[in-house]
Amino acid sequence: MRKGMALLLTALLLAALVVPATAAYKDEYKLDVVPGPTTAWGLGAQYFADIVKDKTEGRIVIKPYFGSQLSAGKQTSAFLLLRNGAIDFALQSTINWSPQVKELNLPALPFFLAGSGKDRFKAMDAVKAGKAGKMMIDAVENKGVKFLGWGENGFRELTNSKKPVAAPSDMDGLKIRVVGSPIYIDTFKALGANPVNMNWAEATTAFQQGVVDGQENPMGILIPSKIYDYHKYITEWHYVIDPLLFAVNPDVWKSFSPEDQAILMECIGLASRYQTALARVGLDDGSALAVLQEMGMVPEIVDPYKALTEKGMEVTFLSEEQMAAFREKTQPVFEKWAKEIGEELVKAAQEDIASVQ
Ligand code: X2X
Repeated sequence: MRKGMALLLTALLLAALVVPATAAYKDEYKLDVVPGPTTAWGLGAQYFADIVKDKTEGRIVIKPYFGSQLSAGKQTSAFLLLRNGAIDFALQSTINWSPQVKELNLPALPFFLAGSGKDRFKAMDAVKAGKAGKMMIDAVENKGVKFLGWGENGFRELTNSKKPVAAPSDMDGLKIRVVGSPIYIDTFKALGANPVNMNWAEATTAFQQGVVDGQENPMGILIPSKIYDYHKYITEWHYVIDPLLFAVNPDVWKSFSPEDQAILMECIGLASRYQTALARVGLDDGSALAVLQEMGMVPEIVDPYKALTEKGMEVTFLSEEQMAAFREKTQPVFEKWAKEIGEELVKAAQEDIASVQ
């Protein structure tokens, strides 16, 4: 009997030694990023990782994996890997998650969020902070991923190697690389182009080899990717925007102490501000540059169009009438996808935008 008690006590003591009171943290948390480390997106991810390590005094070490390494190049499969825990954190795009979360197609509705002139960023901010943003966040969380904060890839501009594009007819037959997301295929078909699905991981080689004639991406991606080496023409049409989402696997999130969760949220606030400013610098009313100056983190290039022109690109800026021609051509896509996304969400976004115009 005594011997039994002693054995039991020893067993209990041993158990107490090997099972700590709180779950142990991982040595490294994997953060999924689609493009390379020098893009606005990549720099934002690295900054987040750096400040988390610093502010948690090394308790939480996040490592960004660039170039969709964590999903073997398949950027539209990454949401499922984050949900099931193969990926811990992500700074990811609404486009890449839209196959799983249909509400995230909202910013891809053609010519929806781009108002005129420089106010288009206000429209985006209003949606992020407003009812529509909340509905998108809820949709992500209902699908099993914890949202932490917004970032931004940016308004997506069209580049190609063939000719200046100023009217839908200029796009006739142009082979355009797009992400594997159905709304993009619909939009480019409606414009008379020939869209081709391709992961970003393979895109540069395709530009180099002339497998496609063009593509669409924001400045924060285009300049670091040296798009000017492959494409001579760029059209500033702001036809869609791509907000980014900082997110985490819910079980990983729960494993952190409340103190560390608070530090992580503080870091998200800083990283979101920095990353969004990097994506917008030189494209907005000057607010982005002011943020970067205040943070002491001004990048080398603060005037993207000047930089592209210096590299030999020819920029086509569209007038209101020219924009209207593109808008008209894509109206059926807007109507089809508004139903798909949910009329209620589209209406909420319209109200959010109206509140700042
Ligand atoms: O693939 C793209 O075009 C990119 C890098 O912008 C996204 O991941 C949405």
